[in-house]
Amino acid sequence: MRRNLDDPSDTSCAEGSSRWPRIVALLLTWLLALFGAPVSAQIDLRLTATYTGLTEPLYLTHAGDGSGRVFIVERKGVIKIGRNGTVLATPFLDIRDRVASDESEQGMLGLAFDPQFESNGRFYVNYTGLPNGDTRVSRFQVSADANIADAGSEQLMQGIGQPFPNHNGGWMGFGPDGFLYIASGDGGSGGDPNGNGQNLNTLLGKILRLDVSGQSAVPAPGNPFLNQSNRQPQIWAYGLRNPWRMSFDRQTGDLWIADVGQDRAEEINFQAAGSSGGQNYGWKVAEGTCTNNCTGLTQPALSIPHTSQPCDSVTGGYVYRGSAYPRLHGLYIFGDYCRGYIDALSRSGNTVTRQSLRPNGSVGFNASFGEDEAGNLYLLDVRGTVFLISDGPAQSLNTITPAYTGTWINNAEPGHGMLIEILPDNRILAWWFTYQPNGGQAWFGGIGTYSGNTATIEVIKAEGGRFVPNFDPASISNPVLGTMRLTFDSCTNGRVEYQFTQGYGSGSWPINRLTVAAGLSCAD
Ligand SMILES: [Ca+2]
Repeated sequence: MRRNLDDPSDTSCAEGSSRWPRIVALLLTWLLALFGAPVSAQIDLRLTATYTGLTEPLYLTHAGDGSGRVFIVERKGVIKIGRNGTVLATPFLDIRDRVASDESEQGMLGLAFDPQFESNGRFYVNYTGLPNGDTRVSRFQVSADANIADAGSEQLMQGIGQPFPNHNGGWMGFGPDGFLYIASGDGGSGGDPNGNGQNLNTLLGKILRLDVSGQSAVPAPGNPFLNQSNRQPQIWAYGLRNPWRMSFDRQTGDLWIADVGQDRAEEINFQAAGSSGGQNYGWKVAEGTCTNNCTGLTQPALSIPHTSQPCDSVTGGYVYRGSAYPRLHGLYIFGDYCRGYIDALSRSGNTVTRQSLRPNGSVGFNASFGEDEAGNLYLLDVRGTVFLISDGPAQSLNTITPAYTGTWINNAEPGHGMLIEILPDNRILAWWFTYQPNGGQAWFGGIGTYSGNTATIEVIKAEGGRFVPNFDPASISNPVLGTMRLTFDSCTNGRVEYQFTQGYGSGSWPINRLTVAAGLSCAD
């Protein structure tokens, strides 16, 4: 899933071979955030790994049946059930035998449970199908076992031909009106070569709205282009490039539409509840805020201009309507797959205000957000983890002891971490291993002291060392780079805060336990 930065049509993101520059870019992002961000009423989300060991999780939703289950979509064609922090061993559905997933944007992309699921057992899946990658919106039926669906019950409700393997959209959800809304991409390649976004005679680059209450799907009553020649009756809205996640605000019924951009801007679009449809969201007449020949276009609520590195790929989220975290209530929480941020929009009239919800570190690979029946929100990291999103109030910190000795990494950015050795005499040694902008390794380390719940370390950056036979002790210098502060809120989670000179700036990042030193045990 490596992005070619020279190809603006490719919005997939870097992984693997380009991790090093990515990490450095994230570090720089933190530094910029530090100097540029306001600090008032700052929310710093807490992410708790809740479901792990998944294979490319792309979506999470619930069945609306009071069961407390979440359903996690894996890209290659599997739906797994999560409950109380455990992923059930037997998948709910496995249709890998019919899902095209060779290309990174292909796969099982969407899932929606029928509003009457409890009584009719129906749910809907959106996937790119074998052999040619065309989109299939299919109905399935649960089996006599509520935790297993009948893979043989598939009924195709709506097909969409796909000229290219990318930009398949895929989100689906039922609106407050009971109709099924489907996000459809422009068909792919780059620059919408067939002009699908503005072509009302194709289902590509659209939001579709279907009535699936009967045996087969029909265009929903009230759709804006019903009974018009050369216009497809399933269309609800148009002018979209690759709507990667939409959602209805469960309280207001407003529809939020995130649209991945090409080379100019990412978009968050807003459609008020009660809309009669027919909006033209612009692509490819405009990308981001339209500034010229804009008649008839609906402007995005937020346009996020692209920056140069590493790439941009917006991931739409949800308006938080859960009860557990009052500060998040009413915020539209979204992110970016490439940049790893989690931000929020608050809306007042036609004005939205953006704020960072993750000022102390990015997450990375934010493939999707999900919402459970109680209104809890989740972040899906495509590398295999579903995180519960919670407001991060001030945490109580643990008293530091030698038991915190070990290897610590940032789970979200495993390319760098910290070796920590804590001695019984209130001394601490720590080495932070990371990368330089040119990809070379960098080690920052030092010795310090700890007292109570805080360790403070004077950090040096060793320079001039060489392997024998060229080793020369006189060439080694250890300039002081600044200070680093370590705290731990559990035996497995901590935080690094640093203030460096020499252009390295200041920042903060979470650390997660990788190893425990032999003979030591830590208890919260
Ligand atoms: Ca647009």
